[in-house]
Amino acid sequence: MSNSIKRNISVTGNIEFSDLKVTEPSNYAAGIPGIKAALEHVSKESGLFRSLKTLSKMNQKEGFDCPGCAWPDPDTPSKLGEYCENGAKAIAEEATFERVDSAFFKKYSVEEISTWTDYQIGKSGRITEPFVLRPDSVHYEPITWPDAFKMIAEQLHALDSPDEAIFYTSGRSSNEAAFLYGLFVRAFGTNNMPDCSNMCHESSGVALSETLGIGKGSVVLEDLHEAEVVMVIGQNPGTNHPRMLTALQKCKENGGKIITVNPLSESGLNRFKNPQQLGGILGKGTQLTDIFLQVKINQDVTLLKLIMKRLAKKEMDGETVFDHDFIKDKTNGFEQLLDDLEQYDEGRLLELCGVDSAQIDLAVDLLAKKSKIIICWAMGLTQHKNGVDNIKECVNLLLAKGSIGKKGAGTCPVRGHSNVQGDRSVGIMHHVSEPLNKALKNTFGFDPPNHEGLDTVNAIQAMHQGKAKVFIALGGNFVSAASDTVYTAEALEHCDLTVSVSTKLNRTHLTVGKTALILPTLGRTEQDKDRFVTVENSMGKVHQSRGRLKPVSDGLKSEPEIVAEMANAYFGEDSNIDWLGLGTDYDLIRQKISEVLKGYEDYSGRSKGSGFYLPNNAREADFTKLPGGKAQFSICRLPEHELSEDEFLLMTVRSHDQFNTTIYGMHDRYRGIYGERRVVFMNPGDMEAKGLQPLQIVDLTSNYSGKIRRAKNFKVIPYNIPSKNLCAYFPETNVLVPIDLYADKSNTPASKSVCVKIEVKRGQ
Ligand SMILES: Nc1nc2c(c(=O)[nH]1)N[C@H]1C(S)=C(S)[C@@H](COP(=O)(O)OP(=O)(O)OC[C@H]3O[C@@H](n4cnc5c(=O)[nH]c(N)nc54)[C@H](O)[C@@H]3O)O[C@H]1N2
Ligand SMILES: Nc1nc2c(c(=O)[nH]1)N[C@H]1C(S)=C(S)[C@@H](COP(=O)(O)OP(=O)(O)OC[C@H]3O[C@@H](n4cnc5c(=O)[nH]c(N)nc54)[C@H](O)[C@@H]3O)O[C@H]1N2
Ligand SMILES: [Mo]
Repeated sequence: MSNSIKRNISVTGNIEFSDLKVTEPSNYAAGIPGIKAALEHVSKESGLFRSLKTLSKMNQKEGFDCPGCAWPDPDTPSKLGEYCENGAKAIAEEATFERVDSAFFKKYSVEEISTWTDYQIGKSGRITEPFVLRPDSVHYEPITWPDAFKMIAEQLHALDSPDEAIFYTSGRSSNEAAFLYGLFVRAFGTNNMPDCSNMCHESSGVALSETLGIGKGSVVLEDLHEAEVVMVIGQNPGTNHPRMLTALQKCKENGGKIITVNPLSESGLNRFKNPQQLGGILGKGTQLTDIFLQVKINQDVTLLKLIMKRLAKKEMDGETVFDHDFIKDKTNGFEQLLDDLEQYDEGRLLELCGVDSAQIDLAVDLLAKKSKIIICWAMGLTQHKNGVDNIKECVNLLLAKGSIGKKGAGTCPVRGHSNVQGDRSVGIMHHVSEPLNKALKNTFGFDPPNHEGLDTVNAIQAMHQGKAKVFIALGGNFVSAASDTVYTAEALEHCDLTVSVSTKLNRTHLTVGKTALILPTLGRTEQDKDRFVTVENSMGKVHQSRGRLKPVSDGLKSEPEIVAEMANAYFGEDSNIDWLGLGTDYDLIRQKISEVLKGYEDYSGRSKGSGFYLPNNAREADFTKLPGGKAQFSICRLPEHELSEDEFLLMTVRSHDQFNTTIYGMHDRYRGIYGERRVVFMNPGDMEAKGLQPLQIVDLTSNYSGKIRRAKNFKVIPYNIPSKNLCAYFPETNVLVPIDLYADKSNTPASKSVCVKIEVKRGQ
């Protein structure tokens, strides 16, 4: 084997500033600027005609599922097309004309590419054939598919234990690819299956399983239309789930009210000009939020306790606000919750959460009278040290109101990646599931491993310590998505082999093991012979997705094919599973899924049309599997943040022009930021106290266990954000999040509450 060299890789890329323009934040979402931005992206990247043709097939019954977010499609999709501005950008990004081919890698070394920004790396284009980076080289070179699979098989065979390999999954993979991958990994002998969910809704899964007996939400799309009150907490749907605004609009039309809880007044939740209605495009649009509770970062539990205390006070005063029949028949622990609430001083809670008392009263008066209540949430609740408790406190409020398991009411964790929920449902997880293991044994005749695997944080630590040596990723951009970028890059660089199954180039292809492989795959929009795949949306509905565009290259394989060939190369003749057969005929995979998992009967048939719902006990208010057969109230503690005078709490969020680590563009239109991502939003009073001027250049530093981490070069933007709170974009700020700062129980990196200081650059 050739000697291994130390490559000189930058983990942050270029941090120079580009051209920043700042305006007032927008006071509405979508409308004409949304349509304009969508068309600009698609025509620039992939040609207007090709893209419009693609868009018209998106989220239609015979079309493909949007590769963006997991928001569900209505049963009767709009004839105008069921997509949004950011879905259009997702398509443009995948259907781009640019190519990463052998000429590209001959020209650019990994060292050089690593100095580019994430935006530039992503814009290099689609990967056209398999590539290998050999231990003595800084240039990727082509490799044949059979040689690539042989290399993987040899490295896996060379390990002392299957637990020395890590198999990551991002949430774009289809149910078919994910099931096959989970099958291979378990047959190989490990549960080391970290996935993007570990960084995303894991806190929701843990909290909901413990309280309601299912790690998913309980509502369907129509419930949102019928709800009397929708609370949107820690979520920015205008940017990240734009089609949710249509559902909120319907809710308003039916007389519903919306309460928004957020440190920022996000324009998507203010006024919505629906781009699929003429009145929406030209008129003044719909006011969405009725009551805005501007909470300080990570003080949601505090605010919810205050709300419940004031509701309890109304009960004491003789008003009936809680659903006593539901509480008695269906729940455990309500008395303890009330007792616990008593110990908190109202004034203290009010001070901590920072919300205007009169606004809270408006919310309390509304909640007191209504019972069809839905709570929607996303990363603003999950990515904190107490992420699990944040969600349990939401469940407390819903249970007290009897707002679970009835129409127009329930839990709505709004999922991220378009199939992240489906991947979990078909077996991507690091925990042991005994029923799944038993069913796999019955169907496939092997004993799946029955010890816990590693999640994202633990996998990074294992690689860093040399305990894991092979890293395989089915999609995603591990190094940029995970916390502690420098540490995570080192972890990957300690590996013998890193493998990425990818559509586009990203930083994880640069911070690699001694040897690295890139295996290029078909995107969601592309024809996969005459086959279709299936996905599950945020509300537990499974349906098919069929790509329509000609693949960008003949050198691509589908994800199920890649997994099947990897498994076949590893097991050779030694397997009684027909890997290649499964990788060729997805109906066979679906048959196996329906043998192994409940709820997937007649899978291929039922996934056609608008699809089918998976069983959901919370939706039926059936809690028989929980202790005492009841849903559980929880006692949650207040979060603790002792900030010194010069410390701030930073939340790391998405701009309007990105999909996680994929940077579509340099603007954040709704927040009034154009042409630059290295910005930090700050309270004007805090700026004054620190003597900071608008656009002044600063570094952000964090100090955990004595280790100083630094994110260089940010321009300060005065913004309507609570005092002592800051906001900046990820992945640029992931260098600040220490690997061991994560949520209790779910291990989700606490990237929405990072304690940081601001350092003024010398000479400024
Ligand atoms: N276009 C686009 N769509 C996407 C994505 C994308 O990057 N781009 N990503 C997808 C994925 S994987 C996911 S998980 C989702 C993410 O969807 P979101 O969770 O909406 O994404 P974030 O930008 O992280 O926004 C978090 C929101 O929570 C607020 N927030 C932060 N901290 C707190 C807090 O302590 N309390 C409260 N109440 N609010 C807080 C922020 O101000 C912000 O409005 O979107 C999915 N859809
Ligand atoms: N600081 C901070 N960090 C965060 C977050 C945050 O809010 N703040 N959010 C977290 C969340 S919610 C998530 S979900 C993670 C996201 O973590 P990941 O899912 O790992 O990251 P993505 O950026 O979505 O992955 C993008 C890459 O996926 C590949 N890709 C795209 N489409 C396909 C496909 O169809 N098949 C295959 N095989 N590959 C494809 C492309 O190569 C692209 O470069 O990041 C997390 N990290
Ligand atoms: Mo996510």
